[in-house]
Amino acid sequence: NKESISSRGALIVLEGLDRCGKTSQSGRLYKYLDEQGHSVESWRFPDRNTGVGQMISSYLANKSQLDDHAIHLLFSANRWEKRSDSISENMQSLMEEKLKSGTTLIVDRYSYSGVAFSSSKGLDIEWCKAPEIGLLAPDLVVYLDISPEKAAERGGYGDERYEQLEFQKKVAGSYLSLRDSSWKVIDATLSIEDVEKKLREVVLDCMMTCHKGKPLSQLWP
Ligand code: 2DT
Repeated sequence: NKESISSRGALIVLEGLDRCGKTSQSGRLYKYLDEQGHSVESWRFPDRNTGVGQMISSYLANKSQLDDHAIHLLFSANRWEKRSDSISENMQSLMEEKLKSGTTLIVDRYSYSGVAFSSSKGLDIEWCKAPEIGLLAPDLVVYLDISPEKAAERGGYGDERYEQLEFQKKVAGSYLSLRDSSWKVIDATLSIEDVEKKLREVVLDCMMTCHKGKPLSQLWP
């Protein structure tokens, strides 16, 4: 019918500290929506597959050093290169085109990670936000809430830069200052199944709103 032709997908972003369960919850949510017959894709930032993404990956693995401002801009560029591109031949693979063609995107980390992590190093928060202006604004940001101490108890911090308790504490504080009324906060210390259930509820609700015609908007609202 007409409505389903014109309806768009939702841009859903999951944020939270390392070890909060973002990646496994994205996977579960993707599987659920896919099985329900929705057109859905699972994305993540940084996207390490692009040229810019490889520079980021090498930085995170401590294989290269970069000025804090420079790496911040690379993370942002990595989002810009996936936003939309009217001259690219594969424009169908980019964010705006996907959403407009009805695909819902579940995105593991986005601009909020960018601002939270860089401002935790002491960079000015407004400076950090500036390069994100004009990127697509998520329809929903879900913050999986866990204290840095609890997250650390889960163990399994890897060897990458930032995966240290003291730094994660700063990041938690930065996230707190970014939260606004459009964020849904889910207690990430609940069981995997309970988090999953709450996540499904807020996501299905958001998808319905987008389906009914909520326009796409841009950062920062
Ligand atoms: P993963 O472990 O989720 O791959 O993240 N980061 C991420 C930033 O500093 N800025 C950003 O814009 C993004 C998206 C968070 C790798 C690390 O990169 C950090 C953790």
